[in-house]
Amino acid sequence: MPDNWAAIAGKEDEPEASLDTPLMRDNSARYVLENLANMPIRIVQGLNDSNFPNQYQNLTVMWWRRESTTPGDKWWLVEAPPPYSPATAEFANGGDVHALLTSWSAVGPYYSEYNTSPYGGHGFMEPYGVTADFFQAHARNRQPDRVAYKSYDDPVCSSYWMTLRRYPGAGEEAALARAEVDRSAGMVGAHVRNVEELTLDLFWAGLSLQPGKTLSVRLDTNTDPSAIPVVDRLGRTDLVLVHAWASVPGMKVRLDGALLTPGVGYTLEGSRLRVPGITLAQARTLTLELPSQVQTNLLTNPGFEAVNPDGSVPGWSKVVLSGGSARMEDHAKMSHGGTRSLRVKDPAPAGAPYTCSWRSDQATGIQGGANYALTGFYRTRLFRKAAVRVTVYWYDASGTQVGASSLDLEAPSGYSTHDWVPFHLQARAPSGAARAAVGLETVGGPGTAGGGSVWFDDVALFRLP
Ligand SMILES: [Ca+2]
Repeated sequence: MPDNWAAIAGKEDEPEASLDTPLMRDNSARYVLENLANMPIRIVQGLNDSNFPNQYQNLTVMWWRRESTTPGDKWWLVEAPPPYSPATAEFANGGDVHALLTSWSAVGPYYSEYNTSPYGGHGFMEPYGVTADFFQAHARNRQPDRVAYKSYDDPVCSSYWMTLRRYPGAGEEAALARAEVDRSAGMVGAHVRNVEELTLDLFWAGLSLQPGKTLSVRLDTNTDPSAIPVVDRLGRTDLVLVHAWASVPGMKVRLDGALLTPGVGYTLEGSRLRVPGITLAQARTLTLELPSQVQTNLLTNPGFEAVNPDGSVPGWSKVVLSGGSARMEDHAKMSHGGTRSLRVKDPAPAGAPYTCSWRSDQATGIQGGANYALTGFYRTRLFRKAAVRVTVYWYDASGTQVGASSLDLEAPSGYSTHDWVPFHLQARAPSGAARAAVGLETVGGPGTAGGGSVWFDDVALFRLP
């Protein structure tokens, strides 16, 4: 503890603290300022604050001390002895954080404001309305152009459309990744150090699969700027790209111009295209040449961006089977693409196994015996005691159901909370099928009320060649 406190207070790391260093760094703003990308920061500082002095004034370091007394031991919070106290906060104070973020704003999505008061002490010093106005003016953009994330010990972490898996052999070095998208050029630049696997959700990043276009990802190890230098101990990464790849059959994948063989140079797992072991001694470029024809999405309003004046969603309706209820809404505060998604909240039974769902209108032109793919994205928050499922319902020309194909995305669990992940269901239409509808569903057992929320977005149903 003394070693860690000394480090947090601004001293050099002690060798004895090495085992705890990654954890301490992961929890200290001093080391992970990169993670404030796309996060507006407002720093207010009373200059008369003796608890947390500004800038380079001395601070008093306190720690717990055990004293034997009769009849038992007692712990007291006391001032630490020299050299731990007094100490000087040399880095993670408001003025320096602001200066660093401001210097990064030229090359990254960083923004902060720094306000001091010569009269304020250890307490909030400005009218709440001023703070509210600041955040009102910086509403979150759910599809940012540039993302960044750094971690010293989380195995997997993510920022918006980028997910990184940290290289365990990095030891005390951080995993750091940055990415930026140029939508008009169809290009992502990605920069990694100590990242074993980098996943980019290209759909979420705003890149669409347009016929005849080329998408590209440029990879290198230039992760600047950094609060603390990061040494790359890996020299390579696995790249995973997320999109509705099944809708672009015949796509050509090249690495630095060399054509990659499907199943060898890269693999397709549903909505995930994986290129393993890309060495990064120099910059690499992966290109995806899309075919001149892409498979048509058979669903209307598949991103749920259109809403009727009465609040209903064109092309979609609320369906509750076998009793039960749920709060189902189109949701303007959450989205994978665009600004809206569909949500199922707190599904509850009425005695029998139940399904609370959004159901698409019946798409026509389905051919029995042909193969189809259903793709899309879902996220959860504190979702529990019900399953998440997607289903394609098959109908004949008269509208009679002739089959159903389901994929369970999640079994009922304690609490499920995660950001957008893709789903991919492949199914053969039964003979006689002429229409199909898609169900975005929560499924619960008898007498068991579910809780929490599931959101769905960017759903596509298309025929496979
Ligand atoms: Ca949407």
